[in-house]
Amino acid sequence: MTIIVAHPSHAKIDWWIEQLTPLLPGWTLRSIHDPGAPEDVTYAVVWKPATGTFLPFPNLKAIVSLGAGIDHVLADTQLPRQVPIIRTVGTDLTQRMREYVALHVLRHHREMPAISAHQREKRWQQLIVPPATRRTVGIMGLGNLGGAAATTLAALGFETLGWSRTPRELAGVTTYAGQAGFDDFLGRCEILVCLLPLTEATTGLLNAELFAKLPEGASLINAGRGPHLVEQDLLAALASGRLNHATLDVFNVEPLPEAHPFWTHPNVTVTPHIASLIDAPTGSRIVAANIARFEETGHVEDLADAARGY
Ligand code: NDP
Ligand code: OXD
Repeated sequence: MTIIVAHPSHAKIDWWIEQLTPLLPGWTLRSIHDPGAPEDVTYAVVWKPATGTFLPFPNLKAIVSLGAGIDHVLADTQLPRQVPIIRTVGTDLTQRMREYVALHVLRHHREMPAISAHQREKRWQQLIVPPATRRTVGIMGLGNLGGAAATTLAALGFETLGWSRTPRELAGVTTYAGQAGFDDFLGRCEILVCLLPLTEATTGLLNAELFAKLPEGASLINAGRGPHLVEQDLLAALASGRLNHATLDVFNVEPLPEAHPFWTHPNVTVTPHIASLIDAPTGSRIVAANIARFEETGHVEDLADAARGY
């Protein structure tokens, strides 16, 4: 009855072991760097596991992703594909993402980047923007996070659109699905929010071709994953005025390297992958409850579909 914890940071491994141990009586929590007898290991709790992490453990019942995304687990080319993957999600994560999306959509909508620039120039310029009811915002991805963000924006009065892989219905949100609805959706999005999972189909989706389909001067918010975005295409779209501003929370390389042009670009807002970081005590309670439930019933609500990629 051993649970191993794998994380790029040794300090984080110790921390998770300390948090989870009292919540999982009867279990032994160990570091991936000192796993004990491999055949005793039945669960792995992981963030960005190294390639081959799971190979030594023949009796793994489930892998727990310390996050909503499972792309960091699927990136392991030696992953035992038959082992179920449990996502860590919950109302805490959803609430934080609602706040992040509302904050940045309102900021774009009310032209705060321009108003802040005016303040630096001591310039009194009254920009008049339309009310939210005449501003159209589109959310790519209508899952746990995208769905919650969309209904929050609709409640604020925005004309809210959503796009997903399969058809979804959400109160107050006009929804589109799949390739068939994509261009119509994009053509209306003055502010586009990406909350997609990273899969083969969504990698590089935020590119020049997509930007060309948005209304001139649209803004982008990417809180999905860095590789959704083709960075050079964004820089070109900002330079030409095709896009007005981008708020980016996730990047190809994290932490964002010091020399990266996004840090100092006047039309880019950088946040350090904090759109929705689950708080530690809540996260450990969710992980522990999911392991206990899976052990008892062989099922949990937050099972990912590895074949689908999310
Ligand atoms: P879910 O799995 O609940 O939802 C994913 C949504 O994306 C679904 O609506 C799905 O469609 C849609 N989707 C998937 N593939 C496609 C596609 N090819 N075309 C159109 N739509 C697609 O995920 P969550 O909402 O929980 O999380 C989304 C992502 O947010 C995570 O994978 C992670 O990358 C990111 N994230 C970022 C955080 C941050 O702090 N920046 C924090 C947490 C997560 P359908 O409904 O048809 O299945
Ligand atoms: C997640 C994340 O996937 O924090 O939960 O990005």
